[in-house]
Amino acid sequence: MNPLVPNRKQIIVSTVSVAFPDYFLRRRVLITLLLLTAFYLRINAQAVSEVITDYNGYWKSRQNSISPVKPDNSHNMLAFTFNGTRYSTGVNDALLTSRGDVFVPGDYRALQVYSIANPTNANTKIGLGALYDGVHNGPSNPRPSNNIAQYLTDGINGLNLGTGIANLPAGEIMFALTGLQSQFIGDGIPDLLVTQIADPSSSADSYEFTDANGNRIGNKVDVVINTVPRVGVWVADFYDVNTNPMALIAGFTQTERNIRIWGADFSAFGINSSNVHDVVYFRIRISGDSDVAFVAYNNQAVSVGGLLPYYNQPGRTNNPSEPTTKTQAYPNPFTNKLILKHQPATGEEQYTLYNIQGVALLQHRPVKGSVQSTFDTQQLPADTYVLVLSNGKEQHTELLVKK
Ligand SMILES: [Ca+2]
Ligand SMILES: [Ca+2]
Ligand SMILES: [Ca+2]
Repeated sequence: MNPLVPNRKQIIVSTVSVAFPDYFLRRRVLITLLLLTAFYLRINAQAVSEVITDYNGYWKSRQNSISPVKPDNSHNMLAFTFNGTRYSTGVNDALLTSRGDVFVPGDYRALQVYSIANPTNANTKIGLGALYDGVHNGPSNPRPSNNIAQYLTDGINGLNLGTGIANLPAGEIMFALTGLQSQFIGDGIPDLLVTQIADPSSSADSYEFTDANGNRIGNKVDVVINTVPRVGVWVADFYDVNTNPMALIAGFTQTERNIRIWGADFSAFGINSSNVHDVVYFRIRISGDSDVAFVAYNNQAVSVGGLLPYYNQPGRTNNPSEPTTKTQAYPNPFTNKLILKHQPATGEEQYTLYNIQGVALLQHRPVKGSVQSTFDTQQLPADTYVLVLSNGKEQHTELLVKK
C-alpha cells in the first residue's frame, strides 16, 4: 500500500513515473496527491470501507476494524459502505434493520458472465470457504464442481462472497449489462462493485464498458487491486481447477486471505447521457492473477440488466459459443424474422424481446408441445435486443442484433 495516498484515493487511474531531483520531492508528493485527488473526483471509484454479510447469521467487518471472525463458508453480501454511505444489496434488508444498521436501500446483483477468454491456466483455482465442501481441513469426495463461471454468480442475488475464482489468466471477462439508465450516472451511488478475495495483484486490471461489437464506450478504469485496503479476512480452500479430481494442496487448504471490494459510479467509466444507450457489455481485462467472488451491478440503475438471470445453473449461459440446450435463437444478427428453436413447450414459457432501454416490444407464448417459434421482426429498427425466456421458475436471456 502506498503510504502517501490517503484511503479514499486508493484507486489509481493512471500513474506516470518521472525522475525528479530530490529537492523536488515535496512538490512532487503534493502534485501527486493533487493529481490523485483530481482523478478521484473525476472517476469517483473507491474502496468499499465496510461489508456486512449473512455469515453465521450476521457478519460485519470494516477497513479500520477488521472482524476477528473469518468466514469459512458461503455468505451473501447484505450491505457495503461506499464514500461514507452504507447501501443495502436487497438480499436481507430486514436483518440489517433488526441489527440497527442504518442504510440506503439498494438492489445489487451479480453480473452474468457472458464469456471468459482464457478460463484457466495451471495456476487457476476455485476459492471456496474452507467448510463449503463440508470438510474443515481438507477436500471433500467428490470434489465441488469445477465449473468456474458458476462461482461468480452463486448465492442470493449472485452475491456469495465465500466462493470465487483465483488466478484468472490474463485475458478478458465479458459480462452482459445493458439498459443503463442515464439518471443514475454521476449520482454518487455506486453502479458497479468488484470483489477481490485472495492475494491481490500489483499490476493493473482494467475495466470498461463496450458496445455490442466489443468497442470501448467512454474510458477504461485501471485498478491496481493491492492498493485497495482490505475490508475483511476469510478462510478458504483453493482447489486446483486443472487436476481431476481437483487437487487441494498444502498452503491452499484452510488458508486466510483478505477480502477487498471497490465500487464506482457509471461516470467513472466516461458513461454519459449520449453514450449510455450503446452499452451492451462490461469488460474486465485482467493482468493474470485476479481473484473474483463476483462483479455486482446496481439493479436500480439498469432496466434490462435486472432481467438477467442471477441464480446460475449448469447449462445456462449467455455465451453464444456455448448455446443453451433450451433455446437457440437464429439468425444472429437477424433481419426480418427471428426463429427460436426450443424444447417441447410446456405452455408455461414466454418469450419477450426487449430493446436495450428495457422496453418490451414483442411477446410470444409457444403452443404446448411446439419446438419452434418465429418472431416477425420487420418493424424493428436495426439495434441490439435482449430476448428473455421465462418459464415461471427461471429466466434465460440472449443478446441479439438486428442488421
Ligand atoms: Ca475444506
Ligand atoms: Ca461467488
Ligand atoms: Ca450511480
